Amino acid sequence: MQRTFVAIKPDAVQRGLIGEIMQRFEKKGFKIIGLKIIQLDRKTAEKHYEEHIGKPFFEGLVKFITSGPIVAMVLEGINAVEVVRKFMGATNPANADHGTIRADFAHTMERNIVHGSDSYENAEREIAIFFDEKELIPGWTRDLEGRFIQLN
Ligand code: IDP
Ligand code: MG
Repeated sequence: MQRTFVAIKPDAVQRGLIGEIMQRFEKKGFKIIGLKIIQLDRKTAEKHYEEHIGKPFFEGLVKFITSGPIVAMVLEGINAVEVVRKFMGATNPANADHGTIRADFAHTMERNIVHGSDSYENAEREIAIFFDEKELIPGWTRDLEGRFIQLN
């Protein structure tokens, strides 16, 4: 079992897509083990996106991600980091696979609906930015796992 950090970005919140996006993750079988709605300040946004500091799109990215509320989530599942990334689709929605969240709801890189950690290390780093460990409920089970998946 692995956990990853997902954020529903301000564009999706503005467009009323919170429920639809959360439902997709739920239906895929992920467990939501942490959840909050939050508006980022600049400092937190810079920390979250620190790997992109200095890139040409960085200022626009920070302005956008701080522009309104986001929904921050920790999802738990088998191989969650990789599966969530595939499920979201490519960074540029124009190249995202059919049926992915970004392909279905976006067409530009600057407004691509959703964030998901790109590695186990970044998932842990990002979770720590947004959540105290005591705010998380790890390890609860969903019926589909208990019945159909052999857990080690
Ligand atoms: P990711 O969100 O798929 O992990 P990253 O490369 O980590 O993609 O970039 C973070 C976010 O910054 C992207 O989701 C996208 O919104 C934005 N971004 C990345 N590259 C560009 C670019 O070349 N132009 C404009 N925005 C970009
Ligand atoms: Mg990234």
